[in-house]
Amino acid sequence: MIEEKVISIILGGGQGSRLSPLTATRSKPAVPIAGKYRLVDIPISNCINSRLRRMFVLTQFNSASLNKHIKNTYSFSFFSNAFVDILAAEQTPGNEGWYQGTADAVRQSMHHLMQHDFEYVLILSGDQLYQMDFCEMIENHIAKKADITLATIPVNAKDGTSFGILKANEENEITTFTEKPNSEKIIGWESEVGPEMEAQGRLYLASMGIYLFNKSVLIEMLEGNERHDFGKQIIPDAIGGNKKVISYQYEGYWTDIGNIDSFFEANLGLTDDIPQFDLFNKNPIYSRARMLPPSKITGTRLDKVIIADGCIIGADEISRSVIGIRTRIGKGTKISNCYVMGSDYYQTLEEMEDLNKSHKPLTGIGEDCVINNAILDKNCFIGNNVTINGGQHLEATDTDKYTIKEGIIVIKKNAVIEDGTVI
Ligand code: ADQ
Ligand code: ADP
Repeated sequence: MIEEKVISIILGGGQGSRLSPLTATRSKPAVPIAGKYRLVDIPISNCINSRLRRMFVLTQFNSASLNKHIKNTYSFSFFSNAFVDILAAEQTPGNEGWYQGTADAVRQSMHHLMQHDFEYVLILSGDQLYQMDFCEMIENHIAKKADITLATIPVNAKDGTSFGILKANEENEITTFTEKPNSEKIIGWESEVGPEMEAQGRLYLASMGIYLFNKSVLIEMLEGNERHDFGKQIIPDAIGGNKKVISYQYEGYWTDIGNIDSFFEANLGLTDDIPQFDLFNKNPIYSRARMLPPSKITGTRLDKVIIADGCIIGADEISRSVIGIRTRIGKGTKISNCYVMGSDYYQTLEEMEDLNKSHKPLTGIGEDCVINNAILDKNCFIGNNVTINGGQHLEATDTDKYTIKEGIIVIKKNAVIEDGTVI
């Protein structure tokens, strides 16, 4: 069975600066999404749903939350060879530094892979939202006798500047590739993408950063210590050299969620009538089973809201928002266009009484607040009568309690926002 011959590598992230401050105390794969999952659950679930059950997650720094999440979620049975192992950049006698790039991360991890039996390596990004059956891509790779397959997707010219853009012949063999061309350089890189994609102006074939390598080809391309990056070096060199590199075109929903803006939109997009990323289908997204109670809601007008388990909500109104696990929201509060990640723990009634007496905020969101266009990281303490109103009128800012990027206010993990604050 082909799935037995594949090992998957999930690139869990470099320094994660584009997603800061969400990555200030955790590695990127551990960033919570959709109210109850972590980023890393997406590629892992795609692998499991494609029957690929041996995975390494490469991350620049290891965090307690990532370890705990992986250990508590993906514990496979005695009788299977399945595993999800985290490999954090490590100092060894021959190597003193962090991963120099995506290919360097794989190079430094090869000695762990070599302890297993495999013929193909599937390399995935850790910060993309999509559901894809990798088996079809692997079958196509074998049928075409390819050395490397790139999953590709048609994009428009504006998006094209953020991706590797390529051209392929009638056999889908990639003939040329350019990494992140600017808006002038991209002209002339149009492909035949079919009438439906053409009608949407998606004329450019982009690399999705999803690569399938034959084992020996990967080892050869990683030889030496010069090529540190797949997009900048390995892929262009393989295409320019004597390797057969195939494009496997995908046309489902796929989005890169590498920065705060796209992360925010990807989360709020889940509240659409028919979301492009469909949580409600037969392929589950796996995550930690937390045994939380059902959410309790009193007197709240809800419109396009996703609410995770274990919440206690008394707000007036919540619209176009994702409310994460164990969130507490007080009476009279209005929330719109927000991703509230929730809490890691509940406070006891006694603790809440003590905080109330000393006029200190409780976990979650207090009474009579107005919150719009914001991300609230885990374990925030928002007092009463607080206004947090994000929007393009705000300049980029960074304080110890919040950051503003692209008009989105991100309240940092564990931040305490006192009663009456206006942001
Ligand atoms: P980018 O996503 O910009 O482009 P890159 O920054 O190399 O490329 O990141 C790829 C993935 O690897 C991301 O998930 C990232 O978090 C992770 N990563 C980055 N550095 C890492 C490191 N040192 N250790 C571990 N993980 C790391 C790439 C390709 C383009 C392609 C897009 C599609 O280069 O050609 O179009 O992906 O999104
Ligand atoms: P993150 O979600 O930001 O990655 P972690 O998963 O590292 O955070 O931490 C969450 C864990 O921390 C929870 O499982 C919870 O048990 C624990 N925790 C954190 N703060 C407290 C607290 N004040 N009281 C009890 N448990 C806490």
